[in-house]
Amino acid sequence: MPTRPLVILPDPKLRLLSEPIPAITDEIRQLARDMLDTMYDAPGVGLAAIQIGVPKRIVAMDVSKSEVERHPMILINPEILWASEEKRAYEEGCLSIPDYYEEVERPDRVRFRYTNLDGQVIEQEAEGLMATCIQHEVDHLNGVLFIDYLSRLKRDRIVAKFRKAAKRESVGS
Ligand code: K1U
Ligand code: ZN
Repeated sequence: MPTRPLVILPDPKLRLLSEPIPAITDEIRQLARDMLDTMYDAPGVGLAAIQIGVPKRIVAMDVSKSEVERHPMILINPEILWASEEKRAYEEGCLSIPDYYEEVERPDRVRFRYTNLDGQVIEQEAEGLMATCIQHEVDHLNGVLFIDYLSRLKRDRIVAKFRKAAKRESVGS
């Protein structure tokens, strides 16, 4: 089970714009496997490649929340095609900002397109947690974090807290 280390706030990699994937190679298939293993191990319901330091437009997702019946998805070059006017607030977390959760309001339903590992282009509609998760993950591909939707005060506080923790860790090691 090859897991990879997570990139944690305030690492500047999290602000990179990830590059489209032009072809599904063995390297991409291995990356997808490592992303799923890392996501399940964390545990999380989603993971963008940049969260393990790879600036490519690929996302792992499983919103089934069941360890018995897993529904792993790999989304290559995902795009949001449409978002509903109706919004929904969901308490979001982020594997790159451990142990911090805040409510974020986003469109309740989205239509999105992606390529799967077999090279098929899929269009799908999502609502609820899946809609929230796909928006959170596409944001990661564009260097956007869920804390960007919070007040400047809350965002600055959480960034400062993680900056301090990173400094302590670099001094301690
Ligand atoms: O991209 C990430 O950082 C993963 C993140 C995705 C996400 C969670 C909640 C709302 C939107 C997007 C997570 O998976 S955080 C962990 C989490 O939510 C969770 C962990 C275990 C079981 C169920 C949920
Ligand atoms: Zn995240």
